[in-house]
Amino acid sequence: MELTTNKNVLDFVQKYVDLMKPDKVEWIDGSKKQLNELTKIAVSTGEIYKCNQKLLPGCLYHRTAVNDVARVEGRTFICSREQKNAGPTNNWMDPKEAYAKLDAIADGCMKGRTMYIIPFSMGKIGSKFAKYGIELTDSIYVVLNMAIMTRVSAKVLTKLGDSDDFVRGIHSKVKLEEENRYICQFPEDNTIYSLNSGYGGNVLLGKKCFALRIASYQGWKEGWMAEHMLILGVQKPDGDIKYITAAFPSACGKTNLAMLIPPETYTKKGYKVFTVGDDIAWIRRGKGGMLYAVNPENGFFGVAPGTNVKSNPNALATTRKDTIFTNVVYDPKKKTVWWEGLDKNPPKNVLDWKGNKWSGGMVDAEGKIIKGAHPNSRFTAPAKNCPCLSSEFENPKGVPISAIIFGGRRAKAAPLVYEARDWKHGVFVGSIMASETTAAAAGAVGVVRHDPMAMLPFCGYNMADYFQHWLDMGKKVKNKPKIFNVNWFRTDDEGNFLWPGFGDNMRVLDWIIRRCEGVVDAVETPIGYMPKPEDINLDGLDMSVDDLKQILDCDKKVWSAEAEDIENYYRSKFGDTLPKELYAELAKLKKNLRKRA
Ligand code: OXD
Ligand code: MN
Repeated sequence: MELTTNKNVLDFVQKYVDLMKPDKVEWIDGSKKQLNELTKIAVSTGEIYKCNQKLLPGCLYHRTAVNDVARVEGRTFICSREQKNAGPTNNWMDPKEAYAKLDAIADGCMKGRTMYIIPFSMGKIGSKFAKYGIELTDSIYVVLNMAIMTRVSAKVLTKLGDSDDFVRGIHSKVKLEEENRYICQFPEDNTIYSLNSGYGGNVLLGKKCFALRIASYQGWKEGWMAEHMLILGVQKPDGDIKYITAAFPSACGKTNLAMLIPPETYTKKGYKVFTVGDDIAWIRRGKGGMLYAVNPENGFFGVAPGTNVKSNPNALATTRKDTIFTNVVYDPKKKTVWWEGLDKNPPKNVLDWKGNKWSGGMVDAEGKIIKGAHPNSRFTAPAKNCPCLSSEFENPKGVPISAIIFGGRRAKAAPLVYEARDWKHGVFVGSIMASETTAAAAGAVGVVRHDPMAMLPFCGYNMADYFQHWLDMGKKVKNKPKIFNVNWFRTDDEGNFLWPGFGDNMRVLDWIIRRCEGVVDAVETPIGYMPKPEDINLDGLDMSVDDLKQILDCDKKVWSAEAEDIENYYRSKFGDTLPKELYAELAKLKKNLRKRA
């Protein structure tokens, strides 16, 4: 039954029913009953497996096609009317050409299938931050994931009324053909096409496609920001909570930082960390001249490998019920799941992420361990399961931000932490972010690439305009957050990590908060303010101040080379379109490095 009389919605649905020609159409109202019925169907066709309902109540397991395990940046396009609006960092396709190509692929693609119509909200329904979408899909897996990751409800349609203000998401698995896989965003039309994929980041259209690519464009036009950032709150012993957002590229530990458990030296004193979001922040100006952030999602789509009781007990606890596991190891007898790094007891005689027989410790012809779970295997878990979920998670006004952190995965160069001198310098620091690539996107892993503000794959418009938007937002905000850069991933010459990371990152957050409060000094260096080593609390850690000094450094030779690289990047990618303020910041960096040589 149709859930609305909104003509814009009905016309949109009809257009794609005519094109994709499904046998059946089903409106999704988000009710438990409906989702249970769909689960039954997906179990009966083998699309989904039910996990052991005693050990993992409400949990499901799914495997994607083996050629479809990550985001595909090479096949992701921003189809703005003019190429210059997609900018130099995005793939662009002319919208007319794109619609023709995509419609030809989609023609008749749902014959013999059901089209599911999913009304969803990013952000709390009815709040100022909320934006609505409708995703059409032929995948029950997508319906069930969307019902965790977003607010799927008939209420979305009620709130929408007769309005045309919704994002149109068109997804079909088609035939899962790699050569015809397209993830296309049309920012000026509020439209997304995703064809020939079944991998979360490509097909849960509320996430990367809408909440980042389309929303970043909307934010630029409407005066707010959509960022690839976690949001966390640190409660101090006096009860005051400071909120921090942090942008790291995919699979660089955003979920771990968002759900951090502080070391004993902090918990003893009464410090607590609360999670507001682990991947996306929508940020607007609000009361007291501050910036406020909400997490527009309703769940976590986290990387499974490496998640365990030590590294992230909160994430693990979050996945113990009502969770969908994708591309991890599955034990068909016990109906349980496993992944590398979960524990030291890999199961035997089970199925790996490809569905092949697998036992822990298995090696290939060259004696190399064969992994059971794909490195980008995932869990989709409801936010409300998270033991440390912030009580402000549903606050329609968001949380006030004291600090913004940028960070990447850098074996060398970037120190543990430094602070930008001011907002403009902070925008520069974000713009020069670089990080080693991970398994979250198809392609080589471990290659350092420029990834400004961790938004390289997600900015829905010209990155030079995006930098200008950041600079402009700073001009409008009286009580701006302070901006920092962190790097948990420095290694010694043997490749060993020099910083313990995980819960111990609290020690860095502590310094950041004290800087925001103006109660601790810093050392001025050519790249920004750095902590005095004695101001980082090392209590309970097997690390000396001298060890710490190694990662609180600013090696002028290394940074001079870095400055050259930034200059090349700026000039070759952006040329004259880059905001002048950023060239001025680069000139300042170079001067500082010369002055202090
Ligand atoms: C994610 C990603 O899934 O960034 O969050 O790839
Ligand atoms: Mn992400």
